[in-house]
Amino acid sequence: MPAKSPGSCNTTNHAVTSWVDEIAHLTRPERIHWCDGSEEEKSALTKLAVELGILIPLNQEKRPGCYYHRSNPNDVARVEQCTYICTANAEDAGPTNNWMAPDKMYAKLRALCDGAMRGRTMYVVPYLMGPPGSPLCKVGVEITDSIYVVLSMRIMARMGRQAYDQLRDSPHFNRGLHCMLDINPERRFIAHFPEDNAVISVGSNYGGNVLLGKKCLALRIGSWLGRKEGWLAEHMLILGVESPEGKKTYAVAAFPSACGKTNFAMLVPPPAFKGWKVWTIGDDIAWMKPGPDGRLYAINPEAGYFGVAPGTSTKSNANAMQMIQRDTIFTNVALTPDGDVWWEGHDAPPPQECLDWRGQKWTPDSKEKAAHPNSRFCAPAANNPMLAREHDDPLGVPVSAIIFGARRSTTMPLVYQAFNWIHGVYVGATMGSEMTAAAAGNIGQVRLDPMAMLPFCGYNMGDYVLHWLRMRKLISSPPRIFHVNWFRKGADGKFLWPGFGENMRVLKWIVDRCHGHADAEETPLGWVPGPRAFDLTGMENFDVEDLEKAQAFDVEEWRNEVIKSNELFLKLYPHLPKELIFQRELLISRF
Ligand code: SAT
Ligand code: MN
Repeated sequence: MPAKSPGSCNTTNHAVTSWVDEIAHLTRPERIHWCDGSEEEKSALTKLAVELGILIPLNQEKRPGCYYHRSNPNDVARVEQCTYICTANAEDAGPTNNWMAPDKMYAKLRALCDGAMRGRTMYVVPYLMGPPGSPLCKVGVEITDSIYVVLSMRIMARMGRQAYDQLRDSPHFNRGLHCMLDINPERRFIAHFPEDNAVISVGSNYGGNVLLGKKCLALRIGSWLGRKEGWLAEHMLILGVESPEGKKTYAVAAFPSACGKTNFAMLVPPPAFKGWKVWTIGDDIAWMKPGPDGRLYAINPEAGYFGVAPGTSTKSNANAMQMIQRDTIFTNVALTPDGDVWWEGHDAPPPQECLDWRGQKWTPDSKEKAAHPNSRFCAPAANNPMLAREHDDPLGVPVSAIIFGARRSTTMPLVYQAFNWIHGVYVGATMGSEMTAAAAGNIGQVRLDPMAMLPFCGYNMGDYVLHWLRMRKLISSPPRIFHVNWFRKGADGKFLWPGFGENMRVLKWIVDRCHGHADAEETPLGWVPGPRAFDLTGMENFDVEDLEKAQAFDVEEWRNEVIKSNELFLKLYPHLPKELIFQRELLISRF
């Protein structure tokens, strides 16, 4: 057996120790480090990562506690083609997931992991997803050979002893194994075994593929558990809107990756909204369960934000700019000569010279971008100046509004409200969005992404939609459902709506609708704000006609939209709830 150093085994949980033994036997590390989540451990691992060249310290005066990391250039985003749901029955994974039989995948991955940690340290990372003591909180243990993963998991999840304290002697925890291997895309697999509550990820060291608490446990395995246990695991931010009178209303919002969830979750209201505040509970994932009062309650299982850096500025997200001043790990952004970071869309003008995300000399004349479009910051939620106190509440927050959002340059209005829950589920299920750099693929192409969960649903997408419909029976006071689109463009190719802080105006209408206070007009799509429903104070340079264009309903575009949604309907047909087909018929008849 390898030496158990430097942290000695800090759990007596037999299921954990025997699984760690099994993995050590397979991967043959030189050392096992049992992480405890302490500050001393963080300092020691950071120092080691710097010595090994995995992290570069940034200018500690400007950015205390901040470090820089470059990934392998072949490993910069999630890889959906390498992501598998391995269930005994292929139909349980459904037509939108890659599937392989568990035995076959286990055999393949065991062969790849055989001796994979020889001469290296194996880290055992216990963590909690969710506030301790929450009925939704889950325990995971990730075994990894990447210090970058350990330090990032320490930010993204509640990592350390508290996980063993919650687990006690239970065998019910998510078993996550991560082996970097040689970061070869040919040998890259992110395999989920929902029936075993297990994940194995090999051949990558990129966040979404390897921080196993995040997309793997909190969404893919989470959605599977949610269906079994009667709750929802969603790709949603959670925010609280506080009115000048101090009344708080909570909303969750699903947008595909890199469509502005972090910015929306940290929105700063414009000056005209004096006294209004937006508080963040989460920026990426919501776990939601009906409460005893019949409302839907949401927790954020995470403890940090893994946000897209390019485009982040004081204008787009002033709170994030403050948050990432300290204790942040930056990956694949540009490194300036004074030990600071820069990216396209940053407040600061492009540096005269810097190193790009690949480590090559970059100047403003370079053709390539300095920061990778999917470069990221990884920062503790505790640094967010607008972090809601309720973010730690084990019971979560009661949700009044569910917002679906997409990146669409045409068709989709700025905002509309679904007529009811079933219609809202149809709206979410037929969501289409232009693809972004967050996943390898055809950027800009519209793809159907039901509830922004296409890459993250751990079971048959048809059953997933059915689960949403069934949840209504467990919620006597359901949230209202909305659809928004900040990205519609005019004939000149420019965005019709300014977005960012101005989205507060849309959010206020949504909040008012939830309380029965705002005007709306009925359209074929749903309820939309009346002509004077939006408060445009302070937008003197905004052309009101652009708002009309942003809200316009175009029958031709919607015909195409319905035709496009048929693709998904046909794909999911054997498991598609018939309610969705009725909803489509109703929509067509309303045109
Ligand atoms: O890269 S992550 O999967 O962590 C973020 C995202 O794509 O939503
Ligand atoms: Mn995400």
